[in-house]
Amino acid sequence: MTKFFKTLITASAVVCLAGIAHAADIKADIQGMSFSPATITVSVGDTITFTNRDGAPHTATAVDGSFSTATLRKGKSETIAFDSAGTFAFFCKIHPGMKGTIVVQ
Ligand SMILES: [Cu+2]
Repeated sequence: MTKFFKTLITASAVVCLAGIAHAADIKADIQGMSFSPATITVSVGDTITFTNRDGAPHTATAVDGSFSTATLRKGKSETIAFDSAGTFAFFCKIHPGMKGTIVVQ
């Protein structure tokens, strides 16, 4: 193994330990007048990209107001970042019967 690759691997490990390289983007669909999946578990620093697959417009909005997508029309997406741990109930502002839960670990 060359010194260059050893240095590269060491640098990557340091970045991983610092948690910088671990942020994931989780895909969530809004389809059939419901969130899929309805319960989404992520890690602190991850993002969730909500995509509306329905003809009806939807939002993904925290009950506590801590986040919300814009009104998403069919085929539109929005990405939300989760920077603090907790359990967040969310719903669609247009169809309040549509509910979900995001668990940030
Ligand atoms: Cu809706």
